[in-house]
Amino acid sequence: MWLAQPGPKYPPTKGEVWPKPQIEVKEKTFYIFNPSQFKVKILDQTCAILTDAIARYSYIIENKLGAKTRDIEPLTLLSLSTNNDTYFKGHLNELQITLTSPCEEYPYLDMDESYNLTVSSSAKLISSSIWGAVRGLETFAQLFYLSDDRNEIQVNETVIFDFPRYKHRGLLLDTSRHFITLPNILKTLDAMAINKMNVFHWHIVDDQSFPYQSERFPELSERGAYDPSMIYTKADIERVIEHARNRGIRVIPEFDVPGHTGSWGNAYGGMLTECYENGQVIGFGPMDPTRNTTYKLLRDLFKEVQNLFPDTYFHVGGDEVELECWRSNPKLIEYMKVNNLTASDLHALFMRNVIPLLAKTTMPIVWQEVYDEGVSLSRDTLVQVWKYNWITEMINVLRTGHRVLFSSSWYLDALGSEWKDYYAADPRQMVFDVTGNETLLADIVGGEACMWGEMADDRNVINRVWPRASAVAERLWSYQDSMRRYKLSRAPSEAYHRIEEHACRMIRRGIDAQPPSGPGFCVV
Ligand code: CP6
Repeated sequence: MWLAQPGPKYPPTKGEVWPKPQIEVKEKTFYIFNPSQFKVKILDQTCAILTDAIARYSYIIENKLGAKTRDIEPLTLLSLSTNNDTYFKGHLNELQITLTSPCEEYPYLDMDESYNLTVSSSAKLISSSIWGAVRGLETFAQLFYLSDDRNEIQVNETVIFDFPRYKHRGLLLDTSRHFITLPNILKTLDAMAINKMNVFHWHIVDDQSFPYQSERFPELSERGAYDPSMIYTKADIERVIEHARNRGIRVIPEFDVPGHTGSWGNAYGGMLTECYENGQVIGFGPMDPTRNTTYKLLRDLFKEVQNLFPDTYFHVGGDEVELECWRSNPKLIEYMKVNNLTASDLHALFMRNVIPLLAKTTMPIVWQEVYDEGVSLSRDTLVQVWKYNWITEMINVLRTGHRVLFSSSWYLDALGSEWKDYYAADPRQMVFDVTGNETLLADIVGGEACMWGEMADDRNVINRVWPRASAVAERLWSYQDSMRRYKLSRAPSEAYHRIEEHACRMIRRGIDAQPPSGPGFCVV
């Protein structure tokens, strides 16, 4: 049965923050914002990241809150039903920003993202780190909304204490299966900042294409990119890193080895293993783990990449290695026989050789297979869990003293998955429900929503990712919500309302998000 709903009244919420702050007390009383009467004051430390962020958010508050037209027919019924005058507290005069420590240059895993925000006629944002100040400015901008007659910008009297629950809140973007242009990568970073996500995991190359332009090995992209125009130059990558840094977002490169390396073979065919069937070569498989020149190339390439990307983490992949190919190759069959190794030992051996090629100060991230193969990993290594049986896998990884990144439930390319499915998955909750062990949980440092590129190109990538990745963003930022407290199996209706408003907010800021849950509309 379809029940008629009461007539349109949008947005369903006004000035509700996504992801939800840890502690938020919001009054019905509100202030009116008038750009000509408003000033931002920096009271303590400052730097370019802060002044740039102030400029961005001032522009957003003044211009990105929706249609603001004075000749629109006033919504008389709505304005009659609430007596706004009762709650009107005057004008918002200023925002005072107190940053109590000097700015840091580049965001990192253990950075402080906490902030306190009080909105009154003289609003106050206090943080002891630049990253917290940037998060607080995003929250501040989200509190503003248009009055019912759309003639005024209002903001409620509010007190917020906020900080993230998980410290690694990532988005994986695959730029190999389809090339994604720079404007869309920068837009993705803008959307991540709106959602307080802090890691851009750049799955930059894979089997199908090699768009990373190397200075040391230019043939890799000359022969491995889809097209000479479909590459990322050093300058492109520097722009991505700078755009991300200004928003408190880390950029972690992934060079997935030894599998998923087909495109490397266009320039360096000898690196790859010839796969055999019935005594015939039928194609190329993973990198050949027995060739010294392969490790030399990787050492030099990784060195260049580590110089370009300032993050202390580097993803070396290690997933989905086609062991069957190694088992079919006569030279490797002989090698395994002589050294008494299995194909899975070869995988472990390859990773054992590759991980030390990274600088001592660089920490590896690996897909779960590398842990599963029994490669001994340092305490600093992050193990990214992405397959089925993820609860058991997480528990094993944690019990052996390693740290976890969770992705299994957050595949954005999984057909039919909706934001509420992503929203329901909480890795710490899952591990706690099975083990009852609270001390393990801290080593689940976060997770990543994954946008694999087979079915996402420059046309659809933004709306494939948003607003569904927003569900992951809130799960990773916000503490236990009413869904958990009341043991609900689905997101509470307040989240449905907030994500509607949030999707409209992203659209107004230039992110073409898809409708989160069904019929509705945004006033843009
Ligand atoms: N590419 C790479 C992929 C996937 C992985 N690695 C993948 C596998 C299964 C699914 C989705 C994505 N496309 N390099 C696994 C981490 Cl369902």
